[in-house]
Amino acid sequence: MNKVLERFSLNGKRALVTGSTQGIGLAIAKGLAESGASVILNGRSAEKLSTAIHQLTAEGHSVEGAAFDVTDPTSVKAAIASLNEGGKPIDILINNAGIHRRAPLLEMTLADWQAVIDTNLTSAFLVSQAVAPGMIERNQGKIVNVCSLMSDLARPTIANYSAAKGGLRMLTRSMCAEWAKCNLQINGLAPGYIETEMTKILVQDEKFDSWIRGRTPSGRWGSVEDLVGAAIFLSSPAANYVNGHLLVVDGGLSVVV
Ligand code: GCO
Repeated sequence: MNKVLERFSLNGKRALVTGSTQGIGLAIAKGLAESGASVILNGRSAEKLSTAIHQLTAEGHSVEGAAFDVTDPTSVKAAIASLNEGGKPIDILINNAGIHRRAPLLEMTLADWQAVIDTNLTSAFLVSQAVAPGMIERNQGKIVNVCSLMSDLARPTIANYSAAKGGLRMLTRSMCAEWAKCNLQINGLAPGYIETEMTKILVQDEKFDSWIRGRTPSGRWGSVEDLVGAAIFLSSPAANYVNGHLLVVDGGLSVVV
């Protein structure tokens, strides 16, 4: 393999992608598989997981599934222990699981606040805390936390989401502070406005759609495909000296007024 390709090769690595039965998570999982990784998909729905596994397997990739709830400490510990005991240690962890529960702050229920914090932030703490010991023991590992444009910017009705993604940015830096010395590289990937199930309601809102297209220098919504290269880079040897970084993939939205 030539030197350039080697830098971005994930051959011989095993990657766990949380929340990867659809959308950004599935696209990243597919990209990591195309770069040579064995991929473990995750989701709570066994049916969606099975469909996603069949899709990637049909494309010739090494894929399996781990159905566990990333917000449940017992479920997370059991799932990661089972992978380790099964001789399937995780080399690359993509903390992607995320939900949205939009509401004005004054109307936001505690349940909607807690669900978003649990899924979008606490899950990364739980899964990383379960996976990191093995990486530390092997003195190598990659963790990519899927943050967001909203790790730094806010807009009305998404306080829970922005708080979680802002926290995830600082959790990324904290992981770097504690684990970089063990040759773990922990970085954030920050999507901008990407067309997914989660943003469908915004894409279909003519006013919002037009605002995004005007507000984004690239003049368009992102696609899940736009995120794959950045995820591969952060998961690869090419990023062995990148740590605690937040790689923004937003078409330029966050740097212009
Ligand atoms: C919203 C959007 C954003 C995007 C994304 C941007 O309601 O403003 O859903 O939260 O999903 O997170 O990075």
